[in-house]
Amino acid sequence: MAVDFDSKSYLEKVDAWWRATTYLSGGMIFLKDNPLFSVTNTPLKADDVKVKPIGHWGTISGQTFLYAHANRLINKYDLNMFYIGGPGHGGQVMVTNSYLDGTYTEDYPEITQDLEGMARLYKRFSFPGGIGSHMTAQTPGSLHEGGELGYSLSHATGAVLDNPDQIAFTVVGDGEAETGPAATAWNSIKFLNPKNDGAVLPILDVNGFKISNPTISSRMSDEQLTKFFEGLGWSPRFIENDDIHDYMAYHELAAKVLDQAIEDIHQIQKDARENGKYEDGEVAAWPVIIARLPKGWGGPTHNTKGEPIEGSFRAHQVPLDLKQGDLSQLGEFEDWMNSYKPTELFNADGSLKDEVADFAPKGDKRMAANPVANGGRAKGAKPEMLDLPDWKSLANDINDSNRGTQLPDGNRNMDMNVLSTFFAGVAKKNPTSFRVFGPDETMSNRLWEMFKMTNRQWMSKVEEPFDQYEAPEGRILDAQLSEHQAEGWLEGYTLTGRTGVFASYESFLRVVDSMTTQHFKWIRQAADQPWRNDYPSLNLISTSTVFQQDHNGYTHQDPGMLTHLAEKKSNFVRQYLPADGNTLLAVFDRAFKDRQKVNHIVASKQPRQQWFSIDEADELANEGLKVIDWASTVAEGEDADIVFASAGVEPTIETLGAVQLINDAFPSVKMRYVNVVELGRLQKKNGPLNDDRALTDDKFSALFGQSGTPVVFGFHGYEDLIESMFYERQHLGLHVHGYREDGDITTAYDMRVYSKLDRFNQAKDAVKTLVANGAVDKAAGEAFDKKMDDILAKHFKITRDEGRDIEEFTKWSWSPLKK
Ligand SMILES: Cc1ncc(C[n+]2csc(CCOP(=O)(O)OP(=O)(O)O)c2C)c(N)n1
Repeated sequence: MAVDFDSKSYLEKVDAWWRATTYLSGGMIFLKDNPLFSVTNTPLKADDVKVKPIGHWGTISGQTFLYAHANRLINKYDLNMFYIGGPGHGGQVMVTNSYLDGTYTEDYPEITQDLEGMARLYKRFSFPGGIGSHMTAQTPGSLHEGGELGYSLSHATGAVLDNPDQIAFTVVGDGEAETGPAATAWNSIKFLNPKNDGAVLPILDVNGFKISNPTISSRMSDEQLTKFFEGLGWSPRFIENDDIHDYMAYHELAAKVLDQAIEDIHQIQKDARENGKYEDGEVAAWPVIIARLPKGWGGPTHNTKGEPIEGSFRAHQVPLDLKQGDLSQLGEFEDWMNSYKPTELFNADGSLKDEVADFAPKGDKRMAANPVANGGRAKGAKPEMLDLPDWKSLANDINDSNRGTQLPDGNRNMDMNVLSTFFAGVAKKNPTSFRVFGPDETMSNRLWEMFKMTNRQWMSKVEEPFDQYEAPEGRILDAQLSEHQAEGWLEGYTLTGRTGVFASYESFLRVVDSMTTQHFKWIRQAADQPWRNDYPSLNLISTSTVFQQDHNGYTHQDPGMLTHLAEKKSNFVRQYLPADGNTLLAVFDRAFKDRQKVNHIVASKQPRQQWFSIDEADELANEGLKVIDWASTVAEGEDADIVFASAGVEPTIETLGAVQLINDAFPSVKMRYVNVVELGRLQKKNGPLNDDRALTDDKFSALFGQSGTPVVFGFHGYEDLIESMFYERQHLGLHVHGYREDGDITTAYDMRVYSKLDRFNQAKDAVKTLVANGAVDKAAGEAFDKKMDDILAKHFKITRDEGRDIEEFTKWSWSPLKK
C-alpha cells in the first residue's frame, strides 16, 4: 500500500523519530549508563550519572526536529540529501540519528543497537577518550564540524557544486548567521548553477539565542526577514507557531513548508535543465526556510530560581544542575526524559520499536550514510584521481646558457602564469572535478591561461563589454570578494572528493587562517576513523607576496601563514616555496596527487629569473630540497666554509646574488648552496604525527654542516620559523634573512633592502662569519664590507631621489661561478 507521507499517522511517525533522537540527545549529556531507565524499570542511581556532564542542549531539539523532517522528505521524494549542522555543537543530533538509523553501528561495531551499545554511546559522548560534543569527523554523515561557527552555507555550496542531484539540507544557527562568513555566504546562490550544480536548502534556525544573548534575527519581524532574504534573491518561508507545545501543529506546517521547498527546488532544476532557464542573468529564487523553533524546546522549563530555561539563552549548554555528586534535580531530569514517552519508542533490550525504526530512510539514502559526506564515494571505494597533463611538456627549457636570466617571452618569467598553463590543462581533462577559487584575484594573480578555456561562474547579468569572462558556467569561482567564501567553497568541494585551488594574496590568506586550522583538525581526526575515506588535499596558493607590492604597501605584507601552518601537526601539512616556474609546476603535480593534506604553496606572479631545469625542479619538488651544484664550490662530502640556503622566489634570487658576490671576491671560499622548497623537511618537532617528512639528523648536517657551520639563509617568511627549526636541530650558526616586518610603497628592490634580505646585506653577514672562522682575511673582509655599504648607500639615494632601482640589481643576471 502506498504510504501517505502527509497523513496524520505518518507525521506521528516523524514525531516518534524526533522524540527518540531527542531523548537520546538529552540523556547522553547526563548519563553514562542505564540509558532507558524507565523502559527497563531500573531506577537511576548516582553511578549512572556523569561526574561532570558537559555538552549542549539548546540547539538540539530544533535540529532533531529538522533532521526528522529531512528524513520524511527523503522518503517522500526519494532524495539524495545530506545534513549540515551549522551549530555543530549539537553533535548529538547527528550521533543519535546515525545510531538509530544503523549507520553508527556499521561504522563503530562496538556501539551495538541494544542496551549495552546505547550505554557505551552515552558514556563516550563528550567524555575523556570518547567523542566530541560537536559534529566532528568522528560523526557519521558529517562533513562540517561547526565548531568554529560560520561556514555551513559555504561548505554546503562547495559540496553541491558539480553534484547536480545532491541537496544539502543546511541548518544555519541564528547566532552563526551573525558571523561575517555566514552573512556573506547567502550570496552563494549568485554562483550556483541549477543546471550542473546541486541545491542547498538552508534553514535558518531562529531559536532566538546565542550563548547568553538574544540573536539579532530573533528580534526581526517576519516582514523584515522576508525583505532581507528577498533582497538577497531568496524565496523565504517560515515555520513558526504561537503555542510552542503544540507539536503536531509544527509537524503539519513543517511538512507543508518543506514539501513546497523541495518541489520548488525541483522546478528550478527542471527549468534550468530542460527549458534553458537561468542562462540570461536571472538568478533562481531558491527557497530558504526560517524556522522559529525555541531554544531548549521541550526541555526543562525553569531553573531552581524560577528563571526560564526553555526558550531562553539558559538552555544553551547543560540545562539542569544534575551531576553524580548532586542528584537533587534527578526528578526534573526523569520527568523531562519521560516526557518523550520512551516506552512507546524503545524495547526493553534497547532496540527501537519496529514501527519507529521503519521510518528511517534505507541504505545510502540515510543522511549519515550518504557517500557525499565520506569523500564523495562509497566506503572503501578507490578515489577518482585527477587526470593530470604532463607538467614537463609545459615547463621552461632551462640550461647553462639561460639559467638565472629572464626568458625572452615575458609571460614565461611569471611563475603563476606558467602554472596557469597546467591548471588550464587540468580543467580541460577534468571538466567536472576541478575548480579554481578566489576573491576576485584570478586575473590579478595571473592565472591567465585559465581564461582562454573557461569563464568565471556568475549567475547574475553579464554586461559586456563592461564585464569580462563572466558566464553561468565556468571552472573559476572568484567573482565574490570574500576569502571566507573561497575557502569555504573549496573545503566543501574537497571534502566531497573533488580537487580545487584557492589562490589568494598572501597577506589576506590570513583572513581565513583559522578556517585552515579547522580543516587541518578535520583531516587529522578523519584519518583516525577507519570507516572514513580519504580526501584530496586542500590546495592554497599565497601569491602577490611580501617582497613586491608595487602600488600596494606595508598592509599587503604578511607571510605569516607559513608560521601559522608550520605550527600544526606536520604530517598533514605541506608548505612549498618553489623558486621558479618549473619548480612550481612540479610542486603542483605532486600536490594534486597527494592526499589528505593542507598544501600551502607560496608562488610569485612577478617577472623573475628562472633557475631550474626540469630534472632539478622534479627533484626539488619531490625531495623537497637539494644541493645545487652549479651554485656550490665545495665538493660533495667535503666540509664547506659556509652554507647558503634559500626558500622562496626573491630569497633565492638574493641568496644566489650573495653567492656570486662572495665567489667574485673570494673564489677560494668553499660554499654550498641548498635550495629549499618543502619547508617541513627542515623541522624536527616534538610529538606524534610530526615526522613523516623530517630529514634525518645525518642528512640535515650533510646539507647544512655540523653545528657552528655558518649558514646564511634567505627566507620568504618571518625569521623565527627558520630559527626554531635550526634550534630543534641544535644547529648554531644560522644567519637568517627573512621578512623583518618593514616595508612601504617603494621599488621592488627596496622592499628587499627594508628587511635586509638583499644580496648585499646577506653577503656582509656571510663575510663577517668567514672572517671569524678564518676563511677570509680580516682586511679583505673589511674592504668588502665597505663596498657593500657603498652600494647600499647608492641604492638608498637613487630610490629616494629617482624612484628607481640601481643597475647592480636591474642589470644583474647569473653567471657561472669560479671554481
Ligand atoms: C566563530 C565562533 N565564535 C564563537 C563561538 C562560541 N560559540 C559557541 S556556540 C555560540 C552560540 C551559537 O548560537 P547559534 O548559532 O544560534 O547556535 P544555537 O543557538 O543553535 O546553539 C557561540 C558564540 C564559536 N563556536 N565560533
